[in-house]
Amino acid sequence: MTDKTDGWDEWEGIGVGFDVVGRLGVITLDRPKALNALTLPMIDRLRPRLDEWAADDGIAAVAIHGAGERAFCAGGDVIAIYEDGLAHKAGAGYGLTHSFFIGEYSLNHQIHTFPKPYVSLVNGISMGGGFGLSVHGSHRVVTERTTFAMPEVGIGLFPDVGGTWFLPQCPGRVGRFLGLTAHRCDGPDGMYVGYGTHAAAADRIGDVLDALSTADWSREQAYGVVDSVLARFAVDLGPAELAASRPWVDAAFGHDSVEAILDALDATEVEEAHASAAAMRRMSPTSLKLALEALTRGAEMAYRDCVTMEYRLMQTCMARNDFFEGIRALLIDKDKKPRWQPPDLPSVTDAEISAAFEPGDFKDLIVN
Ligand code: QUE
Repeated sequence: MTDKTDGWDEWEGIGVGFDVVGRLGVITLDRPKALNALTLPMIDRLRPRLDEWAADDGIAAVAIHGAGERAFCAGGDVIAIYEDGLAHKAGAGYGLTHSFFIGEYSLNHQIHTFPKPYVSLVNGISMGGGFGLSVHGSHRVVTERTTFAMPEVGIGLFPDVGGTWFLPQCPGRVGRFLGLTAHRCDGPDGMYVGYGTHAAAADRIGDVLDALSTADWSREQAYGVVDSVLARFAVDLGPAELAASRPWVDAAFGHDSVEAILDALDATEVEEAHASAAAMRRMSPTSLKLALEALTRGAEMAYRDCVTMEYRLMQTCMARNDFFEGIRALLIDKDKKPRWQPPDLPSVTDAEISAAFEPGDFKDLIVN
């Protein structure tokens, strides 16, 4: 599978490779030094290729995996968006704060509606944009090396790429917990919350890809073929720690304000609950309130309406300061001390939060 054949020259510098092996279309996210973080050039190559593969009867299924040992995909290329946004405020830039998210959410939607099996081999880090590239497909294979998280509230954003649609479907109040604390799930947790659909051993992932690429697609429906192949590699990753946390997670995150959730976490005797409260207190206060409202609304909404909601919220985030401050503090200066504006929860008004859900001074993103 790692053959550097014709396609290889084309991949270099672009960050994504495409191969057809048997009747399997293989996507390789290939920026290992940047943990395969998703750039707009990668998105712009993925979208036409998925359209082509959807229409091509020679392609039975698609598999996507990450190059390198560490990551499936660490998220969107937020540093590029940050740099372009700063340039834009100075009168230059390419408008990445709009175009990146239009491209990314449209790609997520293409995967959501993809008419064939789409198999993500999530052997390593999958956060934010990596979740968006995988969760919308039919099959997500996790391993003992999987780390899955929705950490956006830590950089002045909110759980997007379909997070407002997916997280409310997690057991109990676990989705709110994941979105508001950026809790890192391991493989068993990933299976428990419904992110993973299948489990395999990390050192068999290459064999899974080989088995898919040599599968006999003629005998039954492609979805059944993929199910049978993945069943051959199935392992029990063990119990999910999150399952044991349900009592305090459900009790605290059942409250309908960020302040009430924090009070409930503080009031428990559970050490992990206190750690979660401490984590939330490091997040952008505006992001926490936007995220809770978005997850509450998203629970009642169709997927395509969640996309429009997320795009509106993201444009609000791009117009505010917390995203730029979060990237500066976590990924540029690495002082890990973001100065959020406003700095505390009481200063974030309900009016500001409601306004972020309304149409803005930009074209809505509508997907079908
Ligand atoms: C929250 C995020 C992201 C993050 C950190 C957060 C994110 C993302 C990256 C990231 C990591 C490594 C890279 C890179 C980006 O970090 O989305 O380019 O090399 O992509 O707290 O949402």
